[in-house]
Parts: sequence; C-alpha cells; structure tokens
Amino acid sequence: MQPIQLFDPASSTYTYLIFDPDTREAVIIDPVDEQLERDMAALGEHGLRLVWSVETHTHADHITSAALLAEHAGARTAAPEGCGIGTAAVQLKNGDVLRFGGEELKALHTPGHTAGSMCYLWRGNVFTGDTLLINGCGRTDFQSGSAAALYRSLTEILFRLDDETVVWPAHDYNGRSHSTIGAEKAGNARVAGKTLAEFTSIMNELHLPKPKRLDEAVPANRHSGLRHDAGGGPAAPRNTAGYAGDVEPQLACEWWQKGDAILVDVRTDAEREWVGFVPGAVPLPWKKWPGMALNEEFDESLKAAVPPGKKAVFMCRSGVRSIAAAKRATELGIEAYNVLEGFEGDPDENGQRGKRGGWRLRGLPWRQG
Ligand SMILES: N[C@@H](CCC(=O)N[C@@H](CS)C(=O)NCC(=O)O)C(=O)O
Ligand SMILES: [Fe+2]
Repeated sequence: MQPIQLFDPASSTYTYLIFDPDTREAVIIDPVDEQLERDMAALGEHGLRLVWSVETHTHADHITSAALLAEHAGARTAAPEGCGIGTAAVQLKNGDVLRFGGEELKALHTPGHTAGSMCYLWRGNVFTGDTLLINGCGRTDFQSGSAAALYRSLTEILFRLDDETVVWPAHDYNGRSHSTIGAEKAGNARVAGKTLAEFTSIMNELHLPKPKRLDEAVPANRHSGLRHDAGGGPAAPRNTAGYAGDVEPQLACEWWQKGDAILVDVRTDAEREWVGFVPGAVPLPWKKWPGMALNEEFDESLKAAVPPGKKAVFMCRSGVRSIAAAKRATELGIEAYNVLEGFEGDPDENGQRGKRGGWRLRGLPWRQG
C-alpha cells in the first residue's frame, strides 16, 4: 500500500495521507494551510477519519494546517519535541510510535536541516521531511541547522534503512515524486560517497536565497499554524483582514454584558454539551471549511440573531472556526469579531487546553452542559 501524495505548487511541498484500510483511521504528514479544502476533500473521497496531523519540522516556507485540521477534522496534533511547536498535543521523542487503527508510524530524530527535524517510518516507507530530498537534502543555514548533524542523520540513520525503503520527501523542486534509500545512498549528489568535510563544504557553498515566507511561517508554525499570539495580547481589538478584529475573551464578555454585542458560539452541539456552554450565547454551529458551498441556514440564522447596529463576537473551541464565521458575517454586512483563544484556549506544551487563556479559564460566565 502506498501513501497518498499531494502537492502544493506554491511551496513545492508534498503532503502525505496514510491510513489503516480496515478502520479507515488516517494520518496526515506536513499539511499546508492553503490546501485545507483539498485535504478535507481527499479525506472524504477515501472515507477516512483523520486521527493525527504530524509535522516533520517547523517549516520555513509555508504554514501548516495542523490547527485547522484539529478544528475541522478532529485530528490530534503531533510534532517533534525539539521543534518548539508548543501547541502540538503530542511532543514526539526519538522512537515514539503514533498508532492509527492497527498501523504504526515511528518517529526517527534526524537533526541537521533543523535541530528538531524528524523522519517517520511506515511499512517500508520513510517520510524524510527536509532531511533527505531526492538527489539533495535540506539546507542547513538557518533554524539551528547543522551540516555535521545532517551528515550523521543521513549516513548513520537513513542510509542504514533497507535499500528498498521508499523515500517520500517534503519537497521536490524538479517534479520527482519519490526515491529509495538504495538509490539515494548510491547517487545523491550532495552526500553519496562524500566525506563529512566534503559534505560540509557543499552545504556551506549553497548560498540559497532565504525562503520568501520565512518570517511569517516560522512563528505561525510554532503555533500549529494559528496566526495569532497564543500567549494573550492587547486588550483592544487587533486589526485583521476580512473581519473587524480579534478580541480578548474579557473584552468580548464586557461588550456582550453591556448589550453592545451578540455572542455567537459556533461550536457543534456535541462540543457545547460535552465541554460546557455560555448561557445567553447564540448557538450557531459553523460546519464549513474554506471553499465549501455557503450555508444559507447559517446566514439566515445569523442575520436574525444580530440586530442592526450591534457587533457580533464569534467563539469556538480555540479560535479557528470563529475566524471563518467572522469573515462570513463581515460579508453579510455585520461588524464581526473573533474571540481569541475561544472557549477552551490553545493547548499548552503538555496538550492541556485552557492554561493559556480561553473563555472558560478566565472566570467568565459558563456552565457545564
Ligand atoms: N524558494 C523557496 C525556498 C526553498 C528552500 O529553501 N527550501 C528548503 C526547504 S524549507 C531547503 O532546504 N531547500 C534545499 C535545497 O533547495 O537544496 C521559498 O522561497 O519558499
Ligand atoms: Fe524545511
């Protein structure tokens, strides 16, 4: 069985979907935020239930959709422990195994492209991230990269796998899809037959331009792709594109209690019942993801709930769906805000939600469902 390989042309990134054919539980590796709609469609098409969203490293060239997939598809997030992705629910160590149905994905710590980078093994396949590319390898000139560490990871970890192991990289800039350990060991232009000194000198002479989205991508990817600051922030609304602004839960509550705003809870009925709800908030589940057909029922209920002249503040679990809903409300002519950190807050380093904020942990009104 082969992984499903998906390509993002803007960043030349490969995303992989693998699954257990019996239970249909699936894992996605290195998803790209702009491709959320494609990936949701792929899950639907193959009848898959996404249980894990996994990163090979903190990407510098695109933003992950891990947080979006957690919200929209219910995936748990996992990332290498050395990558500074504190929002990932599981921090992977070398040798750790992620289970999906009866299948296992095994993490191998392969530092070099970045200090935390990992590769993942599954049924004779290795997902090499930017550690090993086809006839190439990841650069080592930023994000705590190290040519010496990469040389060790390539020659002492990856090249010791069986020659037949199929190599699935995170990028290819020349249209190639996969390779094998045997082929790379024999012919990879940067590392095959090279000494450490030769490899280091090749890496030092690359002089590649900095990835165009580096400054935007790295901070966002450390928060699983959430673009807002998970640590709190200013009390005043922050400007955003496509809706009126992001607000702290306290400010949203103040507006709502003064009668200036309607509070709209876009979580599903099950989430509200299970986790807790805000008495007086309008329940209006947001079940769409970007690009999906608009839902007239949502629009009509929203227009009925928000009288002219009032603001609407949208809340979900951690602040992803609420942004989508605030954007839609804006299109409908409503002054719409997003409640930062949602009801439960982003997870902390240990996967515990709410410690960094969120409506529930800030002493704002709520009740168990
Ligand atoms: N041109 C791309 C960046 C390409 C790039 O630097 N890719 C990284 C992976 S994130 C790399 O390691 N490339 C190795 C190589 O091109 O040899 C962009 O602007 O986003
Ligand atoms: Fe990379």
